[in-house]
Parts: sequence; structure tokens; C-alpha cells
Amino acid sequence: MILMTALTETAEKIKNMEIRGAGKIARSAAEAMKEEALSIKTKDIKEFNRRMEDAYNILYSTRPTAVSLPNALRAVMRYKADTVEDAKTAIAANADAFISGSENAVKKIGEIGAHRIKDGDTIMTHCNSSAAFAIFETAYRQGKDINVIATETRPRQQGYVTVDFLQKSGIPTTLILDSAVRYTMKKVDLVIVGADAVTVNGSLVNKVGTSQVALAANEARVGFVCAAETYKFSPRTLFGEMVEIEERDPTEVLCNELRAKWPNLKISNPAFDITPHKYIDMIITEIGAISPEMAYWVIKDKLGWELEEAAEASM
Ligand code: RUB
Repeated sequence: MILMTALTETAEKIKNMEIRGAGKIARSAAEAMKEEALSIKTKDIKEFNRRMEDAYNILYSTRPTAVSLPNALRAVMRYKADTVEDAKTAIAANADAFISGSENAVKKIGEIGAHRIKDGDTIMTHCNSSAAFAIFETAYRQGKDINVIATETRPRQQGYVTVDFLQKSGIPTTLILDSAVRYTMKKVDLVIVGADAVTVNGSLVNKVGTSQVALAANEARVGFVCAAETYKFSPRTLFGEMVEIEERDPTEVLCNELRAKWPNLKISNPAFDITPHKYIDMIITEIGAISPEMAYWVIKDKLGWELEEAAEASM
């Protein structure tokens, strides 16, 4: 029997999507690492380091696509200490810095992104992104008359979470089916979505269906903007690695009763897809609005990753 600790509880919640969205996953993982470090009783630094490595691996293996998770875990684990006491202090400070940095980044994205929104705009979004929501909320608070069209986002209906946020903030909202995206695009002025990962060539990994929204926006000549904190940029892609697309349980797509009725039916349930950089007009980060082509610079200069380091992390 596996003993449930605060850390395994957080890991379970990330797996079953009680905790979801790349930013929230990263902040919760950082907090769980801090709590784990503070709860370890040993005075032996080697034993402490080993247990922190275990904690890292448990959280790392929860969901594979959002790069914010490994980036957060690595930020927390960037410590060198001879004593357990010093290690705990460093880990707690790293976790707190990551969490407040992440919250400030979302706020800053809201401020920068709101400049892109004009009074009277209709904006389409897909899934539920706190970074995208920060933009809507800031623009609305500035007194801009906006209407947000939210897709339902099958199969987990994250669109309902978006609708709930928007309605609670008083922002005029329209809910549409995912299949109504192209039909509805003619009423849209701008698309804003979040990110689970941005690759070194500026492509976007986000909730499955995002690339279809981008295609429809491109066809209708509607601007397509991504809101992403810089810790969503993927260092491993600098080394040529692909971002893994999570394949989730088939029961999310079809209930057990119907699966039993068609025992030979195969079900594919990818949770994310890739939007090529050529469909993205702009990525709004906390360090400014950048073109997708600047992703290499963000990974190298802002996140400080070199090719050797990316290679090491991929081992
Ligand atoms: C969530 C999703 C969101 C990004 C960004 O997918 O695709 O657009 O994670 O979110 P899931 P945020 O529901 O499968 O986690 O801007 O909040 O970090």
C-alpha cells in the first residue's frame, strides 16, 4: 500500500486533473516540493537529497506535456547545501520565488495583452488558460466593452471553467461547441489562447483543437495570440527533442457502456496538439509581446539554457 503524503496527494490531483492548467500545475508542484522538503526529518544530507530526487520524479511523471512542470521542479531543485537545514532554506526560497514569479508573470501578461484588445472586440478562446483570462479581465477592468467566445473543449469541458471565470467577472460570454469554431470565426476580432509548451521554433503546444482554431483564424484573417509565461518555453526542444503529447484514458471520450457495445472500437484521446509558428501572430510573455521566432532567444538568454545543459537534462 502506498502511503498518501501531501506530495503524493498533489501528484494524484495533477494526474486526475483536479489541479490542471500549466501554470497552476507548476505552482502546485513547487509548493508540494517545498512542503516535502520541510517535512523530511533526517539530518543526513545524502538521505535528504535522495528523498527530494524521489519527490521530483513522482511529480515529474504525473503529466508529460506541460513543460512548466519540469521547469518548476528544476527551479526548486537548484540548490547546493552541506546541511539539511541549509537545503530546506534554499528549497523553500526557490519554491516561493517560483510561485510569486509565476503569479507576477500572469499579472504582467494581463497588462501587456490588454493593449492588444480594442473597445468592442469579440475574442475567441479555447480550453481554460489563466494567462489568457488575465488579459480578458484586465481589458474589461480598463472599461473595454468585450465579448469572449469560449469553446466547450471536449472531452473535459474546460470551457465551463472559462465560462465560470468570465461570468463571475461580469464579462459578456458566449459558449460554443468545438465544432462551431469555423462557423463562428467570422464574428471574431482576435483569438487568445494559453500554452502548455512553446518549442524552440516558436510552435505552440496547447489543448487539442487549438491548431484547428488557429487554422480557422488564419483562413478568416483573424489575429491569433498566445499568452505564455517564459517558463512554458521548452529547453529540451533546443536539443531537438519533441514535446510528448499526452494520450488520456478512452473513457473520457466514450462511456464504458458504449465501449462494451463496440468492443473492437479503437479510441484515440490526445490531450494536446501542435500549432505551427506560422499561424501565431504573437506570443505575450511577462517580458513583452514577442514573435514566435524569438523562442530560441527566450530559451537561451532568458531561461539561460545552453545546448550542453539541455542534453544533460534529457538524460
Ligand atoms: C490546459 C490548457 C491550457 C494551458 C495554459 O490543459 O491547455 O490552455 O495549460 O493554461 P489541461 P494556463 O486542462 O489538460 O491541463 O494559462 O492556466 O497556464
